[in-house]
Amino acid sequence: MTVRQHWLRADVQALFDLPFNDLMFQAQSVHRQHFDPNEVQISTLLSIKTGACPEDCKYCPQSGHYNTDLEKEKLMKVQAVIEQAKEAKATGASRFCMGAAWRSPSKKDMPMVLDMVREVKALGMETCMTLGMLDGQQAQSLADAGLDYYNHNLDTSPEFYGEIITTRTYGDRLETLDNVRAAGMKVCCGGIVGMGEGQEDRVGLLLQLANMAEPPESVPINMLVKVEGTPLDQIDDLDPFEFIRTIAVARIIMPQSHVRLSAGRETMNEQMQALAFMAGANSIFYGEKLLTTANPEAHADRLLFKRLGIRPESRVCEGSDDALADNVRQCMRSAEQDKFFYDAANQ
Ligand code: SAM
Ligand code: DTB
Ligand code: SF4
Repeated sequence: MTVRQHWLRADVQALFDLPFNDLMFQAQSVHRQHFDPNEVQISTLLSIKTGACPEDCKYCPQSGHYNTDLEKEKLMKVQAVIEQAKEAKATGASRFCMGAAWRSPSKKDMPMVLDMVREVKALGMETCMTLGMLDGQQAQSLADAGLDYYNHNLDTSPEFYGEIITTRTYGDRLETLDNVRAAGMKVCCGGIVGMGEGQEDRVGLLLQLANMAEPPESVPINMLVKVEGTPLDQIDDLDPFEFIRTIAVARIIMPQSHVRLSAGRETMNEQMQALAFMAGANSIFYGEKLLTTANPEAHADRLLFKRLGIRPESRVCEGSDDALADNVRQCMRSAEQDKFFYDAANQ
């Protein structure tokens, strides 16, 4: 068994301080030790309940505290969610992520949410949800329904956190993450950059993630999407190279995690996205919409993949013997997925 490194602030800061090319070389070298450098995992997002959230996250268009011109929507019907999942699968996504603008799921909503997990899973897709805070029981019921991943972000460093959210604490977030782990689900946890934080806060966020007892399997690095009406609407842009550095450092200190080039791709050109992949990002959200804001057109992503020689990552193909039959089927499915990507890109 390999002993995992406990990262010190000074070591992580030293990575940020490297000349850009040295950092990129190190990140790409680490990436190649653990992943196929030409594969990227693709997930599609759906907002299953939109807006009117009681939390005050300053970046979020869905917070009820700000006036953002957003169409609010109640919890979607299970059947409507399944239709969207089928479409996502047909266009080549291997994971379906469902997000709700809640502080935490209510007792009344849980049965519907559990049905969504079971039905999306039955389509042969990986499932992910982000529903806010979970207690131990809620986490266990989601895990029992077959939820593969739970997304709950730390968002930023413990020091900067209070500038962004006042209605729940950093400790609350860590508690939810513990509940998700204890229930046996995979953890998707990352943050947002470009919120006016300092580099020390980006270091602080990555330190928190990398030094978890088990680092998250999936680490979304979101570039703030500035939405009119939110308090961060007018914040200065982050230097694009600092964003790439953040991805590269995440890759180096969490070598086994998928690092997701998450929100913000809509305003990035193709060269910037290619740099992010070179820095070790190996996961994206795919499809025209994130939760409420725009994402690049699916067709544009397929063309980008083709031009860069990137393939969508297949679902887990290895595994224990008793899962083998299932896994063979998954691999076949992903060959179809590959074909779809390349045929569509040629049109
Ligand atoms: N309400 C749940 C929660 O906060 O846990 C789930 C949905 S919430 C929208 C999921 C994540 O999206 C947030 O934690 C945040 O990191 C990210 N996010 C929200 N608005 C964003 C924005 N404008 N730009 C970038 N990321 C954003
Ligand atoms: C994550 O880290 N980013 C996604 C997902 N997890 C749920 C959400 C991004 C949301 C961007 C703003 C919006 O579309 O509402
Ligand atoms: Fe609500 Fe989540 Fe948005 Fe915060 S990030 S306001 S909890 S939807």
